[in-house]
Amino acid sequence: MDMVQAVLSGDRLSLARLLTLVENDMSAGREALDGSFGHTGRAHRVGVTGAPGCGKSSLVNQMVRAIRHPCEGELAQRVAIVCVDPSSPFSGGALLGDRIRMRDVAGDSGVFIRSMASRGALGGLARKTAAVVDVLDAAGFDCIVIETVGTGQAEVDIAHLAHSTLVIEAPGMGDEIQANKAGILEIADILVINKADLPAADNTERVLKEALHLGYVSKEGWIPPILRTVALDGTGIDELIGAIRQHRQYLHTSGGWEQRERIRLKFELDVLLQCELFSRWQHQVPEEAIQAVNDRLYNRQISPFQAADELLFLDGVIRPTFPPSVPR
Ligand SMILES: Nc1nc2c(ncn2[C@@H]2O[C@H](COP(=O)(O)OP(=O)(O)OP(=O)(O)O)[C@@H](O)[C@H]2O)c(=O)[nH]1
Ligand SMILES: [Mg+2]
Repeated sequence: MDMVQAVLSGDRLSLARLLTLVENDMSAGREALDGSFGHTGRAHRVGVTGAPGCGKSSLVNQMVRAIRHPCEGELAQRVAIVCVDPSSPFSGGALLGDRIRMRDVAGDSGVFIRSMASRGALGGLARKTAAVVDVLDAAGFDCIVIETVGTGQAEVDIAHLAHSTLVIEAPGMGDEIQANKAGILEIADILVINKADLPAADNTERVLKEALHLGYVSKEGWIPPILRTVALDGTGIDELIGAIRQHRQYLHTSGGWEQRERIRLKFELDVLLQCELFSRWQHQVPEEAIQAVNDRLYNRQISPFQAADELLFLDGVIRPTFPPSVPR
């Protein structure tokens, strides 16, 4: 049985191997991705983002536990967790810390945990995460949770990969600043105040409500609920799972699902094209030529626009897309 077949039939070892090939940009991984892409599009992709230490992993552990042990009459879904840490150089399998925090679900055959690390540019991480999630989707996981540390652009990029994005806040971590952080409220479909056992949670809720009421309305007309959780004991987790299901349902009835799928796939393609075009161009232009242009830029003989213009001409293929800054 080839690798794609093994992955589609649920073989975990083949899945882990394929993910490593995909992460390392091996051609076998690429081929397997090509061969399995037709099987993607079913999974509910849930993004979880928030500041370091706000309790994302603890919360995901509780969420997954609840999904795996649903109320009577509901089916237990298969869940994959992708932990994306832009600051960590380690990758493959699960990080030790996440293994510990997610120990409740780590031994469950319906759960698959994968950690991804930066290794290279941020664009590269978004591209690889997209590919890893696609493989997990093809492998038949009903729900794929993507956990990212909220450190800026990374979580906005990762939010593009999700249908539903949870933004996690914890009390007392500079509430005002967090709530105003550029982009964070715009990407939130559900706002979660974790560590609601701490007394400062009331203040966090007040700040978030104020920020939300300052004119935020989602594109599809969904108003993000603000939920309280305590990941330590599972308080509020059922309500959170309920809100995630509701958002999924909402996307299906409002047409938002198709819209997000289109945006997501276009984003995936754009990132890929950016990486691919840059790398092709780089391979065609001699290193010395790049160095020479950089020197002239450094000496203020040319502007950055002129430098880019010159460099784009050097490969003899790509034409500049912007007018040169000095008329020829
Ligand atoms: N009091 C309290 N502590 C919590 C709660 N949830 C998590 N913690 C603690 O907060 C710390 C960080 O939790 P993690 O789950 O590792 O947080 P994280 O956001 O995944 O952290 P990074 O991945 O490092 O960004 C741990 O010591 C948890 O035990 C909560 O609801 N209440
Ligand atoms: Mg974590």
